[in-house]
Amino acid sequence: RNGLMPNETNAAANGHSAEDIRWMTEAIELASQGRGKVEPNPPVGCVLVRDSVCIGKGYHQRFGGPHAEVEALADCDDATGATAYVSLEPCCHHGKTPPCADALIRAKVARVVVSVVDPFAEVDGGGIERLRSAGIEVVTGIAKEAGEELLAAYLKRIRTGMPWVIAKWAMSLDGRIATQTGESKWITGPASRGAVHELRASVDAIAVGMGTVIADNPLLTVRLSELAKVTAADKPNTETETSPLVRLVYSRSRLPDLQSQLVQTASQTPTWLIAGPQIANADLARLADHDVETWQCESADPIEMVRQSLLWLGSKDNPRGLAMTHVMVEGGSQLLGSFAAADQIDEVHAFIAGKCIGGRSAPGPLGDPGIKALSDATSLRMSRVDSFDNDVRLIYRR
Ligand code: AOF
Ligand code: ZN
Repeated sequence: RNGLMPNETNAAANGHSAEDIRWMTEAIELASQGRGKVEPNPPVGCVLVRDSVCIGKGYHQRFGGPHAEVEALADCDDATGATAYVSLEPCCHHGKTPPCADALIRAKVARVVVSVVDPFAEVDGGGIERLRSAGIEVVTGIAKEAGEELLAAYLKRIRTGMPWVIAKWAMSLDGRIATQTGESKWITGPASRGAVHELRASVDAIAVGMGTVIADNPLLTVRLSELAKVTAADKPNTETETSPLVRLVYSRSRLPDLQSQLVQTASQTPTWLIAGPQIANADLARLADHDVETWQCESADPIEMVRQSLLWLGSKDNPRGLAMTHVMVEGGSQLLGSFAAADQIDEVHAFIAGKCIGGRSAPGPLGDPGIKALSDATSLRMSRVDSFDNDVRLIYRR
């Protein structure tokens, strides 16, 4: 495995001191330990420093728990005169916990260094303002690129109301997801499929279209036997009590068979149907009797269905009662194509196998009409490259 690609932070060029960048980088690394446990809250880290020595550190560990600043202050005896490095602007609102800006003021820190300003309406610069009016020096934008990278999903949800969308596909070396006869099992090897289960364990929901339900009769769960194929160090933390993975089925006309694996296991694993407007209420009721949650979209337009369903998933109005932060689209090409056409693919995990398939009618990953001019192509940035036996996985992000 090759690990992360280096992310350039042109720190010195911005006039930021190397020391500020170093401590902020540590705060961001701490923050990342909360990933997968704090959502829909942002992962945040805090490091307290005096005379170039770390005197306390902490991070937001779980949804509803203390914020990073409070954890860091609890980790140190006396923060008087210290600099607090916080990866996100300290809050100034009374949420599940009291405002962190007040806690920092009470602790008499002299300086607060922030990476990303919090766009959350109840904060949105207010935390910085409160610190400044208490006479504390505040610097923002330190290691901003790395800070925003970690907060990308949170930032998207706060700004648009929609969860971050990861599109996952497996394809041949020549870019086909199936042969011309539709055969697709299996293009990539078992180690790659283990990595997919690892990814499933880290998102709120996985989405498939009806074509895939009919063709594959998939179960779409996280299977520990598959996870075991992933090296121990890369395993997600499955010990914390995060919400269970939700399976989403997008359906414009055809419905899943009551005997399908998805419907048969809906009482154990949450299964939600995103239905088009033409589907009859009686059919939805029949699925609801089998514990499938159903939500009907007012529009039959695939792009509108993507947008409206994402707004619903990203709100508290969904059956979980908690906004979703990460949704993974697993296929097929028609659903992936609709997400691409709606410009709602934020991250791609492309698994590529050492096989060539060929054939003009063998499909690629995106089944939308596509673009005509290259200048209209969505550009994503390379984030990571891994290899799994004879396959590679490319991760590109918006
Ligand atoms: C901070 N430090 O570590 C985090 C912050 O529901 P609550 O009370 O947990 O508040 C959630 C909001 O608080 C969230 O939307 C974001 O604005 C902020 N998160 N703020 O000062 C932290 N996690
Ligand atoms: Zn806070």
